[in-house]
Amino acid sequence: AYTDPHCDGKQVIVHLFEWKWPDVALECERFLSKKGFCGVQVSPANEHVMVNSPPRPWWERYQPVSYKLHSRSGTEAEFTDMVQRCKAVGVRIFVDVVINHMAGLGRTGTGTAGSSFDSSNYNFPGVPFVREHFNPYCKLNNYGDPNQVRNCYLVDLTDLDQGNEYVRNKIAAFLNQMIDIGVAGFRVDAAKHMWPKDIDAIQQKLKDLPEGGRPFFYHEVIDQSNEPIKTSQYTSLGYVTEFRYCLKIREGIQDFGRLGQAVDYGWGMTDSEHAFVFVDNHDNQRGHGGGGNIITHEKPKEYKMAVAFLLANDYGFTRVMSSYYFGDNSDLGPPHNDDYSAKDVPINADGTCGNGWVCEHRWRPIANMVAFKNAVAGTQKGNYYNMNNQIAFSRGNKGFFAMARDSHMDATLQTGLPAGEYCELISDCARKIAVDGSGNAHIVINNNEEPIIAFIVGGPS
Ligand code: AAO
Repeated sequence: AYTDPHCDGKQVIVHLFEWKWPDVALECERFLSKKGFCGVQVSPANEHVMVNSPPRPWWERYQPVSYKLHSRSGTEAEFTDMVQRCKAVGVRIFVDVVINHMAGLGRTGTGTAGSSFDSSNYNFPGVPFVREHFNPYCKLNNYGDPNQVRNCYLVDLTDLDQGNEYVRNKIAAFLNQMIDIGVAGFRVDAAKHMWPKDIDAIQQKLKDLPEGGRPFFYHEVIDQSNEPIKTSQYTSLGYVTEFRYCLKIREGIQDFGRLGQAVDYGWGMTDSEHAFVFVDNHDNQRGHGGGGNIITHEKPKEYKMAVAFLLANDYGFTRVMSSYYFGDNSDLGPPHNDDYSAKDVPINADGTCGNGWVCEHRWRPIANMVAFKNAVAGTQKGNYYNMNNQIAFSRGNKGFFAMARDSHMDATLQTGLPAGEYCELISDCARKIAVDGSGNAHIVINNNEEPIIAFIVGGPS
């Protein structure tokens, strides 16, 4: 249950981090629907604090003030318009929901929808929540103690008591309102900091989607195998983030010989049917959440290879990151106008984005691998080839993928595919690959910047 993303079998979502709702709607219509994306993870949609020091950081959206759908990304009307326009072109919206806590201790003022709040007195009249709805204060400083992780205050954020029936009802009403609007599912922020049984109780209060079926869920649980809280404790509730895969992919991209072991069940990694996977996320790309040691857009060649592998491999449900440039300022909010509203995302003539938005999801190898991931769904890897930092593999009789790290590739390989001439996806069909009657193809990679080849049965021609 909770593992159907409701997008006709499509397999990839993109996190349009900090985009405004009108821009997301446009991107669904002009790009994501055409490239086969299942959906978009959007930043938290509800009312949040406005932090002045540092000036309007991205992380202010992780400090809720109420469940009114009015955030830095736009108003409720804009949110509704986005959800409906994306859905109309077959692209679903998945909302990042912050339900573990409200604003940080000591913060007071007015939120993005105009509600007043006073965290020190546990007063959030926009919901309303008062003191009895929160756990008593204790500092979370020992991840080795599951009781602390669930009941104490993550970085001094006022910790809601999800064991309280009134709290459960308020959270469920918030999610149900978005289900009514047409949202297909949720990323649960800080799920690790809530008891699985409390999340379960909240989920049971949720409606089916208007078109039928349970909402899609993926839970943010950081498990690096070194703490008592395990991803497996959350798999009955939907997909669970698999942060170990970020590290394994980075290791593999630096040494292709290790890509074959990128999924290591001996490490306790989540089963494929519940692993929610990505190369980087909005935290670890900027050193938050433990961060570090992962591949990001700052190394474009490695990043393209990493995401291509993510989308070629037969592991987990996949999310592609789409960022804005932040240099060495890990607090920096989205590109903004003088009044700190987020800037539009303009599309250049060559399809890239302007105004400081990276738009990795539009980088050709990344965007074009979405069709590959969709086409090979349900198949396993075969014909695995691994030599001299070159790898290749088939996905059943549906697709073939090859990548060369630092030397050119020139090999005749078994593809597992029916004979024919295939359009190579990464080059937008500029290259054709011939597969002979016994399934072999001559695979040549001589492109230094994008050393990747992929083709599928039923692809473009
Ligand atoms: C801000 C300020 C704070 C202030 C607070 C309240 O920065 O100074 O106290 O406001 O006023 C984001 C930002 C925070 C920000 C917050 C609220 O990242 O800086 O605080 O918004 O505005 C843990 C959680 C995980 C969480 C992650 C950041 O388990 O849920 O921290 N991620 C989500 C969001 C994130 C957001 C929140 C939650 C809060 O994605 O954007 O915060 O809504 C260990 C644990 C992890 C833990 C990390 C980091 O992992 O296993 O569970 O994540 O530490 O504390 C090695 C390390 C190990 C580390 C591991 C991770 O193994 O040894 O320590 O790597 O890979």
